[in-house]
Amino acid sequence: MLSTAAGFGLALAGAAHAQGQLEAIMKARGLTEKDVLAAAKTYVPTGKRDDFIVFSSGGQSGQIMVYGIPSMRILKFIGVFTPEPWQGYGFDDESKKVLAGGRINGKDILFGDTHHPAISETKGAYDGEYLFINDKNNPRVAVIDLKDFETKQIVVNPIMMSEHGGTFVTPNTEYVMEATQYPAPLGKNAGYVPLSKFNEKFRGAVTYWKFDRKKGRIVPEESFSFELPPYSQDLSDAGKRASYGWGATNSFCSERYVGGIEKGRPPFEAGCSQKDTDFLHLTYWKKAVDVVKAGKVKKINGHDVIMMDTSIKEGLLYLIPEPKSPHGVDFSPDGKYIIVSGKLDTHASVYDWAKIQKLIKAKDFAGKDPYGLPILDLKKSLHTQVEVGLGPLHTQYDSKPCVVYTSIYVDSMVTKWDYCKGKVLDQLHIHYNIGHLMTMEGDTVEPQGKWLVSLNKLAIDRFNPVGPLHPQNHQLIDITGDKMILTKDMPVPLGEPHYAVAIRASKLHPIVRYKLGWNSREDKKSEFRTRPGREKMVMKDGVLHVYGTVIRSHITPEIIEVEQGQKISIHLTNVERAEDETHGFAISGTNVNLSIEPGKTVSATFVADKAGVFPYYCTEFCSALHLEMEGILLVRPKGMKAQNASVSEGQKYTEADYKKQYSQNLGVQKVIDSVVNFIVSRNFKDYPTVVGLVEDATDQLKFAADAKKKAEDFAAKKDWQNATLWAQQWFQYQVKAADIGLRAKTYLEQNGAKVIKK
Ligand code: K7E
Ligand code: CUA
Repeated sequence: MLSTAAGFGLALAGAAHAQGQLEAIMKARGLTEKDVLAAAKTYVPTGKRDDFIVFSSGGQSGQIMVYGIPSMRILKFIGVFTPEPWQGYGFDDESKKVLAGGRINGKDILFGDTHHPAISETKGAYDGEYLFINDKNNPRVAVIDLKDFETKQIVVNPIMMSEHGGTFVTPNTEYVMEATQYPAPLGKNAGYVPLSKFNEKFRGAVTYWKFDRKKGRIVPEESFSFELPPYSQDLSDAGKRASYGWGATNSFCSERYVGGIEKGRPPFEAGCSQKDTDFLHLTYWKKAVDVVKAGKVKKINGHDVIMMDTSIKEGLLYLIPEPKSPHGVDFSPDGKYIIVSGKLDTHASVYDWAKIQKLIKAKDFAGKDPYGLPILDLKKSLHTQVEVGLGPLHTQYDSKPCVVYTSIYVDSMVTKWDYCKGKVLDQLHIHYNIGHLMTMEGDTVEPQGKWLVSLNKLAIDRFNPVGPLHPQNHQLIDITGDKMILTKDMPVPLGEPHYAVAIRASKLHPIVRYKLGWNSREDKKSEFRTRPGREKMVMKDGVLHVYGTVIRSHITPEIIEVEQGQKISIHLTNVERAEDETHGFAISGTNVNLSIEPGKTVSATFVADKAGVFPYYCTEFCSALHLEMEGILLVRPKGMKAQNASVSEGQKYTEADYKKQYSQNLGVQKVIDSVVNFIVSRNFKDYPTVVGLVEDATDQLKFAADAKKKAEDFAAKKDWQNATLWAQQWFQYQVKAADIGLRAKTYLEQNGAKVIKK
């Protein structure tokens, strides 16, 4: 009793003390109550995790950035179109092959202008399996597997020279949309066409890339495109629910202006914004699939294209005017509305899908465009138009019905409005010049609300200055209440992230290790996988294949000797089973740099064209003896004979050294035994993390027993040199086993493991 009362009093005093401290800190740092509230809403304590995971375009960095919400902590940059050394991406043979898939006319293109990531969907909801992103410049689409967050495939668009309206997936990820930006003659090798032929020969297109869910890859042979007029197509979105089977792509510069400022003509920006409206293109992909099957296509560069004449005949392609230089096009979660914003207009236009379908069915058209495409009447297609601010761009949906958020570029603002009733609800200033914006799962059939991220183009004065090139600024906004509340700024230091998507973290199920000997880029066992003890060097077709392993704390082999000019292919398997035990591998002066995650097999092929001594080592600080995770590549000058294999070591060992090490090891064994006893007398099998650690420790103890035997065998032959060295190695394995065992013990203690009877 007494102790309870005393404890209660202490707690009260503690709370009062903490309150005082908080006030003191607020005062010292000049924080308002609003600041502290924002911090409390978004702070994720150490060891805790975020509710949502964001995949953000990395802009011209050609990467994808992964971060958590609400903490805004960056978790990863995924190498996609650009080599990324940490992941060995673009350095190992396996990932070089992925990047080679993105070659254009045989040329390596080692960057991408990424714009719009898309998460794979099932029935219009994110399923967390795959991620896609486009490259506006080149134009290409990449597939990332969310099992390991690695890029698996890059496909090059066979007919476009530039794109923008990708990637957007159809509701079951049947297809991935990619639409052109700047018109050009269709076909990668269409060649030169003078601008005087712009109207006749230049074209836009929208490609529907077929996605094979089982293989996790795009199937180019089963993909097709619609030929579109040479308007500059812009963004796309796939219809859902009510509008399932359709896609929408908008456009600007339907004036078809071709520029020529250097010839005294007005620049593109003037010529491209003359008309009051441009065109929204509706493409009926579901029906188009049958048209393609029936062969009513033209093959361009080996790719099936539905020409405009066919689209008109088959009823696959319609235009609706949209005011003025539109940018975003976003279907509502139920698919009944499409919201389009015009960059040069203050309105957002809400189109009514039922009205659109009625007009199409009745063939009630307002006219035809110069290519004969039917145009629906703007007024007859509209539900409403709402004045949202100057320079509206993109729209995202809330979990609350009818509530949306539109980014307002010129006014640097987010407008919250009701698209059913057509009225503005709230406006919030951001810093500065917002492009896209993103709500949680806000482009799916089930938006999750809660948070909004404003992807701002400019940061200007928000952060400590770092020179003329500023980071971008992502701002986190609380949208749970009636009023939007700005809570946090996050500098983005890698490129211009145009769009981002956020998925509930619980929908992602990444692996922690690969199956042993795995080629992750092809999702299969590597032909070069190697088990511990089976390391070897094999000369085949003039190439020296080194089959090696890495495990704490050694690389096998430790010495590779070749003659100058020898082509070498080093295949390394990380034989760790532990979580987070990645090893690296880099050789001086060769551009060889590998990341070998547990279970993975990767290869580096190169020519040893320079004679000399080239140290190699592990680049991840993986263990206490990480610095000793090293080896030597010796390249003999051409024609020089191999020297005798003996090595001169700095240290000689005696029987006394051996005995000293041996008895020390026996002492360590006692400590290990006590840790093992602790673990096995608890219900450790209820903790998957600990089971993994125990497996790992058991491995290390096996290696230890092995080394002990070798030490004893050499001692029996009175070879004290090798006996002492093996006793030392035995000790190394013990240290690793003890380290892992202690981690497991701490975990059990902290997670309330119970003693079980044995
Ligand atoms: Cu920057 Cu979607 Cu390419 Cu708008 S896009 S901002
Ligand atoms: Cu392996 Cu450091």
